[in-house]
Amino acid sequence: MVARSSEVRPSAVRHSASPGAGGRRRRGAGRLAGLGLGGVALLVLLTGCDVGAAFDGFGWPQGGISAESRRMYDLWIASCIAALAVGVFVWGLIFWCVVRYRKRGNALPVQTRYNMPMEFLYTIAPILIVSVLFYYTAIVQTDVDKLSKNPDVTVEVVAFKWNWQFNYRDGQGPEARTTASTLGTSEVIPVLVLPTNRSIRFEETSRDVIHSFWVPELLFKRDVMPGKIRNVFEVSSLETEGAFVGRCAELCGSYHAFMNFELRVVSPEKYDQFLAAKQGGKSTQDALAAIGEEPYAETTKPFDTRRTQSNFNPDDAPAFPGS
Ligand SMILES: [Cu+2]
Repeated sequence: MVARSSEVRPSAVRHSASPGAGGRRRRGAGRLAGLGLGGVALLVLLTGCDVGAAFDGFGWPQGGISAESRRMYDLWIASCIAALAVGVFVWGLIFWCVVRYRKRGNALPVQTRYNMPMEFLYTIAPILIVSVLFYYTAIVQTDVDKLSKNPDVTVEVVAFKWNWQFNYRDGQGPEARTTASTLGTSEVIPVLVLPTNRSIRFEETSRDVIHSFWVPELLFKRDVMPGKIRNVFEVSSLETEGAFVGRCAELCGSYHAFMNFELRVVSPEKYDQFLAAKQGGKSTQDALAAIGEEPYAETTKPFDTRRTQSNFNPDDAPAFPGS
């Protein structure tokens, strides 16, 4: 479609007068098609290998250990590839236009204002792209937030300034009973022992202020609220055994940064033995040793808060002169 005649005429005249204009236009279109094909080929090549690993996860943490973390990671990688594809296409168009329509004289190039198909395309295309991204984001988010009726394991996460307590429960909700418990202290990092291949529900509550339960390898964190609120989430399965550091991700006071714990993922058999040992009266450290696990946290250690050293008014402060 062509714009107003007064704007179009000079270039139209120039093009029609030039014997090579049609050929140049065809070559330009050919280059554009080549660029598009090259982009598609590059994408196919990239998706053939582990794109996330090749590009360091496009900034997203790698090494997720739950089924949910893999889905979130895949969504991020697919979104980055889509954004890059759009970016490469737009950058290509910009460079092509810069070269193809560089100034060669005083004649105006072809004016494309009021080109309805073009305007329709660049209105509809972004809406389509955002809709597709929204669709997949909603699917993954719903999946990650999904709660099952009867999870295999329920653990109550109790946060307080500045440590954690983990209660193994015999059911869901505040009415369920605690069958075993692990309490963190200033000297011992609390170790939360959980099994692979079982669905796990985390029920969070705080005794004082807002904290946030965060294990980086779950690629997930959720605020721990005080009062009657129980923040609940689930992982359908943990897929990797090992020790993973956990942190508080909500600024909760002076020693917030010291509020670490450890998630220890073991086989279901070892988990059952651990729980039986705890219910038999063993300490968390003894129960861990009984199943052949390192009794103390391996990924973090208790911090020296230097609480008295940094106190401006220590008990043994010298008296004011003359007092
Ligand atoms: Cu905290």
